[in-house]
Amino acid sequence: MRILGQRVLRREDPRFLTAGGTYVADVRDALLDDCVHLHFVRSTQPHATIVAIDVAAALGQPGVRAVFTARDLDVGDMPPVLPRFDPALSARLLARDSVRYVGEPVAVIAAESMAAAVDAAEHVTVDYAPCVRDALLFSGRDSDLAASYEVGDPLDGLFAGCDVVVTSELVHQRMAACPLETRSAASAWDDAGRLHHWVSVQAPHAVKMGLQAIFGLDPTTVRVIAPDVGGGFGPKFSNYPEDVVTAWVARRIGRPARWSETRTESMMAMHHGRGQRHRVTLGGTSDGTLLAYLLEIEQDAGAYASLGAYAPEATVRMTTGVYAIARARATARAMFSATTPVSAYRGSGRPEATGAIERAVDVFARAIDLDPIELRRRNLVARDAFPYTTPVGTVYDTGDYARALDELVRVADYDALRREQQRRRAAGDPRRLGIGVAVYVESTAAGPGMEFGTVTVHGDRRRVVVRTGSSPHGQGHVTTWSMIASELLGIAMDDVDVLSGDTDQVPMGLGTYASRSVQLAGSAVKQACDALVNKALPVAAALLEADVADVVLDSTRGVFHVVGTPARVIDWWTVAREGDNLALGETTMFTGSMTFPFGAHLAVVEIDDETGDTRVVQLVAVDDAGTIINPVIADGQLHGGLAQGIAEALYEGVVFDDDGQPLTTNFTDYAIVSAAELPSFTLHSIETPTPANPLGAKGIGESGTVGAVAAVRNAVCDALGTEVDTPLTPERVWRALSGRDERHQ
Ligand code: MCN
Repeated sequence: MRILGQRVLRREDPRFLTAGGTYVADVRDALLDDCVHLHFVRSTQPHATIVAIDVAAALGQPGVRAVFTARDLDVGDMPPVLPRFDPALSARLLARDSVRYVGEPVAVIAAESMAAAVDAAEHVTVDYAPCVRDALLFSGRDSDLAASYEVGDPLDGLFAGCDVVVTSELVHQRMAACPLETRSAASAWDDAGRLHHWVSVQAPHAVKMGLQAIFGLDPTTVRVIAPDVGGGFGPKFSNYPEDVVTAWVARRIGRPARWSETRTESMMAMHHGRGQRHRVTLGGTSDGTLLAYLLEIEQDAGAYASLGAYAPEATVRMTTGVYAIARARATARAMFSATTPVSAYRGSGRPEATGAIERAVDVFARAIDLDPIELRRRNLVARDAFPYTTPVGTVYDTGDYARALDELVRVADYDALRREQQRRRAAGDPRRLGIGVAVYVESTAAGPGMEFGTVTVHGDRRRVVVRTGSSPHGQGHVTTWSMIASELLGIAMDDVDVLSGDTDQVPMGLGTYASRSVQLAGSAVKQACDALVNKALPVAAALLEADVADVVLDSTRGVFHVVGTPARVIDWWTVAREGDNLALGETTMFTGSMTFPFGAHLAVVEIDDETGDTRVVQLVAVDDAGTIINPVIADGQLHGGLAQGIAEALYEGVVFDDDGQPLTTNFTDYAIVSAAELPSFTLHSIETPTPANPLGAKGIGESGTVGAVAAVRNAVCDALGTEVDTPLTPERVWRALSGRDERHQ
C-alpha cells in the first residue's frame, strides 16, 4: 500500500462542506454558559495622548455589566512576541496614557449581548490630545528603530569589476491577511481557578505561554483550545491584547466572556503584513554575468514590535535568491510608525526578497539587451553546488533551479508567448501582452526546528490516535498525518484520528507557520510511527512464538508475521492489547533544520491600453517542495498562494491617509481578490528531496505567493517597459502608459 504521494481527497472536507466547522464563536460548552459579550472601544487617533476617558454614561446603558480601561488592569503588558525584543516595545492590553494607531483598544465593555456592548461603546468619551504626526512615520530617527539587520560583504568595493550597475526601487505594500474567520476568543475560569481559553489562532501553545506569563499561572492551570480555525495566513500566530483581555474580564467579573471582532475591526487591528520598501542595486558585466548585489530595506513595523519587525531577517536571509552572485550585502531598518502593527503574512519576508532580486535581474537584462530567461540561466546556482552557501551565509539544502526554469520555458511555451507579444506590438494591438518570470528559492521552517508528535494504537477501540503539535487552519493536516500513519503502520486512514489545537490533548507544540508542518510535525509522526513499529515487533514476535529478527510488519495489511509465513498473522489491535495493556504508543520530539523550496513562475498579463485594466491571463507555476506527501493538498496550497500573490501584485493593499487614518477597512475599499479575477493555473511539480528530514519534504504553504507576486510584477513592467509600484491598479498602469507615472512626477 503506497499512500504517500497519492492524490487523496481531504478527510476534513465532508464535515466542512455539510455541517460546517466549529469556530470559536460556534463553541458551545457548559463552562461558557451565562457569558458576557465584549466589545472594544478603539482609538480614532493615530497618535495622541489620552487626556481623559469617561465611561460613566456607558455603564448606565442597558445590559452593560462593566467597562474597563487600562487603569483597571492589574496585569502587565503583552509579552514580546520574540524573546529577543525589548518588552518596552510590546503592545499594551488597553492603551495607557497614549494611543499609537487607529483601532488600538482603549476600553472594553462587558454586556449581556454583543449588541448591548456595541451600543454602549458609543457612550464612552475619550478626550485625545493629538501628537504631531510626522515625527513618527518613517522619520528615520533612531528612536523609532524597532530592529536593524546587516549581512554580507562590506559596501566598500562591492561593485568592483562591474561594468554595468542598475538600480531600482520597489514597494511591497502593506497587506491585510483577511482570514474568513476574524479574530475571536472565549474564556472561562472554572471553580478550581483554571483558565479555559478558546481562541482562533495558529499556535495555541504560544497563546498558552503568553497567558501564563501575563496572569502568572502555572502551566497546569491554563487550557487553550484552537477549534476549527477559518484561516490565519500569518497574523493569527499568537496572542492579541483583545483575547488576553477576554480572559482578564472573565476573571475580574467572575463570569465567562466572549469576544469576536467585526470585519472592520479586523482590517484595522489584526496585524498587517509586508510593509517594506527596497532599493536594489545589481552589478555585473555587459556579457551577462552577475557579480554583486546590494539590497537596502526599510520595514514599516507599525506601532509595536510584532513579527513584522522580524520580517527583514527572512528577507536578508534570501538576498541573492537563486543566483550565484559572488558578493552581496543587505541592510534593513525596521521603523515604528503610527499604524497597525505589522506581523507575518503568507511568505513573510520571502516574497519581498524574491521580488527584489527578480526585479533587479529584469532591469539588468533590459540594460544589456538580453532576454531575461537567458540572463537567469547564465547565473543560476548550479545543480551540483549543493549544499550551497550564499554570500550572506545562508546554506541552501538542495536545489535544481535550471531544471525548474527549463520546465517552465517548456510548459509555458515561452518562445511562442514572445512571438505573440511581438505580433501584437507590430500590429499596434491595444491589448498588449506582458510576460514575467520569477525563479525563486525560499526558506521554510524558520524558527525553532522542532515539533511534537505522539502515535498510539488503541487495541481496545481499534483506533490509531495521532497527537500533533501543528495546528492546522486550512492545510489539511488530518488527511496528511493520517496518510503518514497509515502508510507506515498499514492501518486504514479512516481508523486514524488526528488531535491538535488543544493543549490538554497535546502537551506541547509550536504550531503552524513558516510552512513548517509537514517537514517537522509530519516527520514527528513518521518518527513516532517508526519507533512504534520497533516497539511492537518484540510483542508480535512473542505472540507468534518467533525470534524478533524473523518478524516483519506487512504495512500493506497492518499485520505482523514471520518472514516467509504470511498466512499466520497478528494484527496491530492484538499487539496493542497484549498483557495488561490497552494501547501501545510512542512520543517523539522531531528536530530538523530549515529547508529551501524553489521553483519558477511565469505570468502573462494582458493590459488594455486605453483603461489600464490589467488581467493575468496565464499563470504557469513549476514548484519543487521536495517529496510531496499529498499532491491534491499541495496543489490547493499553491492555488491559494498564487491567488494571494496575484492579489498582492494587482489588487490588494492597505491604505492610510496622510493623517494615519485607515482607508481600507472593509471588502469594498480593500480589493480582496476573488475567483473572478484569476485564470486557471497551470501547475507542474518537480521533486528534489531534502536530506533535512526523513520525509524528504520541504514546505509548500507559501511558495505560490513567493513566486507569483514577482512574476506578475515583472509581467506588467515588461509590458510597460517601465517601473511601476504594486498594487498595479488600472490607474497606476494607465498613468504609466500615458506618461503620467506618479513615480516620475
Ligand atoms: N504538502 C505536501 N508535501 C509537501 C509539503 C506540503 O503534500 N512537501 C501538503 C500537505 O498536505 C500539508 C500542506 O501541503 O498538509 C501544507 O504543508 P506545509 O507546506 O508544511 O505548510 P503548513 O501546514 O505549515 O502551513 C503553513 C502555511 C502558511 S505559513 C500560511 S501563511 C498559510 C498556508 O500554510 N496559511 C493558510 N496555507 C493556508 N491555507 C489555508 N487554507 N489557510 C491559511 O490561513
